[in-house]
Amino acid sequence: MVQPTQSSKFMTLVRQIHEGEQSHPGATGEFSDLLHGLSLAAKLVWREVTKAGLVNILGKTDRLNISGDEVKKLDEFADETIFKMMDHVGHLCVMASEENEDLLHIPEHYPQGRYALIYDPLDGSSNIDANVTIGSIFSIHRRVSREGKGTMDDVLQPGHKQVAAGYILYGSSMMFVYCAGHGVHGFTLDPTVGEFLLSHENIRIPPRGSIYSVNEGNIGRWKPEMQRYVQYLKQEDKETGRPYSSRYIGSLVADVHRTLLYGGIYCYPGDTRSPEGKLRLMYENNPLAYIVEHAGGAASDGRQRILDIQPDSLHQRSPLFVGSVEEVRLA
Ligand code: FDP
Repeated sequence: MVQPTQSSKFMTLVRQIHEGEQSHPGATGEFSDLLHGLSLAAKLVWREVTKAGLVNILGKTDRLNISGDEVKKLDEFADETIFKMMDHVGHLCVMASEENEDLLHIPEHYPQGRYALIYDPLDGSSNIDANVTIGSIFSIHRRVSREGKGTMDDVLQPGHKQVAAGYILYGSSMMFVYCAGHGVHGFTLDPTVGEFLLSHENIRIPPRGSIYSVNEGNIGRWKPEMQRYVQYLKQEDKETGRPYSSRYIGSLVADVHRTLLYGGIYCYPGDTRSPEGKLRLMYENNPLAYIVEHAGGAASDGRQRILDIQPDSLHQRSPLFVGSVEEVRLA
């Protein structure tokens, strides 16, 4: 028999966002709508991802995206799905997607809202054919322009101004991890009922870790100090817990998710070929830095906090060192 005092374990994503909003006087429910829209888009993407081996969707299209990467059909599907799911909600004034060179404006027949959405529709897409975990990443800013169509200023804001950020993992299960300023929460999709259920409440990253994650194939192009750092992590030393273990999936969202849960560090440094590294500040580094910082970790470009970088272009890159506080400090 159900006891009236028994706490409910069935905390769905929508319920948690809703309850969070209710605890803030004056909340308008816009956030619930935005996150709900994103979670719905993610379910549609997940449906295609799980079908990827079955239907002829794995072929590459014959063009490159704005960052020069090969675009696969699933990237396009995810890109369009997120846009179409979010364009009419009425709370956004503009969007920006990693797959598109310019801002994505809200069609004129829909109302313009108070927020700007920045997203990477399918991160780690070079792993699709190998059935490796991939993901979508999002970042939400409050608009700074007063009214009408959103502008570049609404999007080009430093990461510390994000009002929410998160990612969706398409892996052995599907997860929705987000933070709207009050803790980082992870929800796992129960496919039998189609609902995201709270599985990881208030995630905290361990202050130290013993895993490092970096594409070591690039070592010859790194600066000597970066080479020395990784050599140091590999040396034997009982007191400091070295050598660290090496783990690199090559799918940023999956590598950062593991780092968030187990601790350690993920690095994508600059090198002689790409001085600012490979990762994009607005679509990847800012939202992931926001999540990790809110879970008690840190994120730096090697010179300054990621969230303090003032962006000057939509697709700019930055080096990334993200993870446990102590590990990022050491790096
Ligand atoms: P992908 O090109 O497969 O989309 O920034 C994109 C990204 O993957 C990240 O998800 C991933 O961590 C990184 O590139 C991998 O880059 P390297 O192959 O240079 O290691």
